[in-house]
Amino acid sequence: MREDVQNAVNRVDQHRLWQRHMEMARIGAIPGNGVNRAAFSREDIAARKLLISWARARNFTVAMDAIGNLFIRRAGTDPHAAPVMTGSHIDSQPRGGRFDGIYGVLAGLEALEAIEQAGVKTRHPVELVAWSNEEGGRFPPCTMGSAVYTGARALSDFLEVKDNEGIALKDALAQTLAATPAAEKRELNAPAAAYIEAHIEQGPLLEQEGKVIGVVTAIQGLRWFNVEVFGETAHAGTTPLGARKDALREAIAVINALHELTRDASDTLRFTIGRMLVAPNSPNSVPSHVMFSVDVRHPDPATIARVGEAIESAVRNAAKRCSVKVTPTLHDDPCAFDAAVVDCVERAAQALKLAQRRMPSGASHDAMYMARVCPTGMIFVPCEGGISHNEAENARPEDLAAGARVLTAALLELADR
Ligand code: HGY
Ligand code: MN
Ligand code: MN
Repeated sequence: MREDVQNAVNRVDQHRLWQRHMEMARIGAIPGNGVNRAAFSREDIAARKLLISWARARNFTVAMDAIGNLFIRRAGTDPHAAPVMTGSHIDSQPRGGRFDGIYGVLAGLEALEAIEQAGVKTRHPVELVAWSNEEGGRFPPCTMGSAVYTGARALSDFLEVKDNEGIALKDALAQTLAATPAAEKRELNAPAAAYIEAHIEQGPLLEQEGKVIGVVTAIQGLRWFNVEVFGETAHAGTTPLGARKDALREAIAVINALHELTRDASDTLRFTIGRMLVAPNSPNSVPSHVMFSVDVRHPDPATIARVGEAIESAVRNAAKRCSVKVTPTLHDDPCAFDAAVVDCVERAAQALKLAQRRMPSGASHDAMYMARVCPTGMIFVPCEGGISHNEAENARPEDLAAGARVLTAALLELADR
């Protein structure tokens, strides 16, 4: 490893990295060591301000685009060179953990600081991005900020999306943009030379195999839908069952049909109904409207296409008395990462003598979209028992630091090309 790269890698500070995770975990803290930091919430804004304060302390420049993606840049020697980027997300699931997303943001900041402290000059700027609304828990779909940044989706597609309290994304976004300390304006679709995202694995493989680094090769495909069932509300005491258009009863039949459609003896296909709204949501009124989410995933392009295309007809065939509406909200084919970036990550892990393995990602990440616009890769580190999207999510300080060292070395290699 080049001496200046080794010098930067040696500057990665495990204690500083861990302390910053603990400080971030106090923002939106919930019982059981978890966090609830919904996109464009008060907690999201507080975490953004804290991140910016650390960036400003190093004189890194701060920029933000129209959907609130936050960019923290360390200048390169060539002002015209597109940035080599790293990043992940600040927002969390409602019962999220202290590492999902925020690890990639803090590992990226750690890499920038280590490079700065080592005084390494790079041709390309090195830039950290905190993507807006990666989780999609409050405002579906997920990976929204990177989808808009890369031009895969238009911001206007999402402005009217409402959360469970009926707040529109455009209003929550406006508050977040207004509350974020003066940041330079960044255009959407700005060029990127390369992107590497560090993330906890959110699965058990690395821990089971005693490996520290996952050299991520791909992300499986995913489709999201909103399914609505329209019935008629009526009196629970006086309306015969035979005369009802009970939206919840029909939704249950639809959901059973979808479980049949997605049955997979190999247990490779992932099918989740995680969100359901029932109206009028009263014990003694027959439900007139049900909306529920569908999240289906698979690594094989043909399988995810086949199942994704079959969702709507399965819903329509299962509904007998009520009308239905199926709205696709996310359509991401499986993505394979750039071979040169995957090799670069693997070489960095080998040079640091870290036990590592190549592996695909079951979870989706903003790297899914960045892979469409620039050479992209990811670095995984283990998390305890593979648990994630759960307060019990946990990781070890030494593993987080190891991932940040691999990230530092890989970014420096790419920033000099
Ligand atoms: O849903 C996902 O895969 C990611 O954790 N947002
Ligand atoms: Mn994540
Ligand atoms: Mn997540």
